[in-house]
Amino acid sequence: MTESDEPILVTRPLMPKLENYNRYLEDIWVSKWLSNGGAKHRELEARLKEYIDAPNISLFNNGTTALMTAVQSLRLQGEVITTPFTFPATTHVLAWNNITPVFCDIDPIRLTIDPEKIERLITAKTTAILGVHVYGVPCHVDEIQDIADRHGLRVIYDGAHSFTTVHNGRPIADYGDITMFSFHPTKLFHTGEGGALVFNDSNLKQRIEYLKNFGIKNEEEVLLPGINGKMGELQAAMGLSVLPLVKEEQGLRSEIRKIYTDALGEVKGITIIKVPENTTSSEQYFCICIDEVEFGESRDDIYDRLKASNIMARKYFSPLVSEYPCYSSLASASRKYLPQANRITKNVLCLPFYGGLSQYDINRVINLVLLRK
Ligand code: T4K
Repeated sequence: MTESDEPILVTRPLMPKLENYNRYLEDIWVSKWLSNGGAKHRELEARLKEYIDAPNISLFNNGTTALMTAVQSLRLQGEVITTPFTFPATTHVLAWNNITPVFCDIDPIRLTIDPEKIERLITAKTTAILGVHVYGVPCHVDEIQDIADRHGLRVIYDGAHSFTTVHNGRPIADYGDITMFSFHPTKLFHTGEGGALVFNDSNLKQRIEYLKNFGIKNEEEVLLPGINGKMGELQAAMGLSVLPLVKEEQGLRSEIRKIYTDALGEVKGITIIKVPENTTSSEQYFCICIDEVEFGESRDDIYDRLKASNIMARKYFSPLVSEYPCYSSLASASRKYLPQANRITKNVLCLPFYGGLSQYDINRVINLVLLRK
């Protein structure tokens, strides 16, 4: 437990033992099969299906392509109601599908789309609701499904952060029509780059498989304007090597969550983004919200102090997507309609959070957060 000169980052990828990864690589070398639904891809798909109890799963080369394909697979068009408090990919996927994003404000506790504000945004052009399980915290899935059922809308979840989240006894991907997971290195479980779609309707499987492989049915027939969304064998091998490490990593992260919570939970002006009741967290991020008046300092003051000590906390998600120049002229992007999102985005801070973080470094983070000017 000594101080190191290395920066402390918001997250670090789970790295399998090199010899374990190499074992998979040796098979791949012998087979000379590197992509297009190879043996490692098939094995990972089967293992993940079991691991998260998924009725149907399709692997992808990243979460963004997976989400683009989800939108295509449901033939969405017109307008989709979504959250501005997210990573750019969520909204860009709609734009790439020629769909107008309609921004809805967020619940200030969960930081996910506020179901009470969705219905007023529905028009004749609305085809779906796209929610984000922010930091792995589930959206208000039952309320959202009720709204969707009443108005004949589809529900897609960007579950980039929520691999393994369980809510009310059900795996998170059981909710909605399709859920996307990201397997980027910054995610709890990763494949180097990668992602997946999980869905209940098995009729979607064939269409999704065509869409992610250029629409090719066979050598003679191309059925759909598909894309290249395939996960390669090297990525799948990484996933097979990382998956056995996930449980232990989650355990370590929940211990760190507890240490942070004990130290910061009662501090005036700091609100911890909590895992809701009846939910098992993916343990993707640990985030706090700073009330500048009550705490006596802003989020940016804390961020800067940590940075000056080589500790790289991150402002996920700031700025809001609705503030990007490509979306800010939309009527729904107006700040007057998104008061909670515009407040939260200025206050939120994700602290370093990964199993390899030492007690010494955790204490440094805590002390620096609390060390007011
Ligand atoms: N939807 C949501 C809600 C998302 O959060 C994301 C991705 C997506 C969709 C899209 O899924 P993918 O298409 O990416 O599968 C990072 C990730 O690149 C991004 O995947 C992730 N969300 C986002 C929340 O975080 P940046 O711009 O913050 O990345 P970067 O390079 O600054 O890395 C973050 C930290 O991780 C750094 O402190 C360094 C550390 N790191 C990063 C990489 C790549 C490592 O230690 N090793 C690494 O290999 O976006």
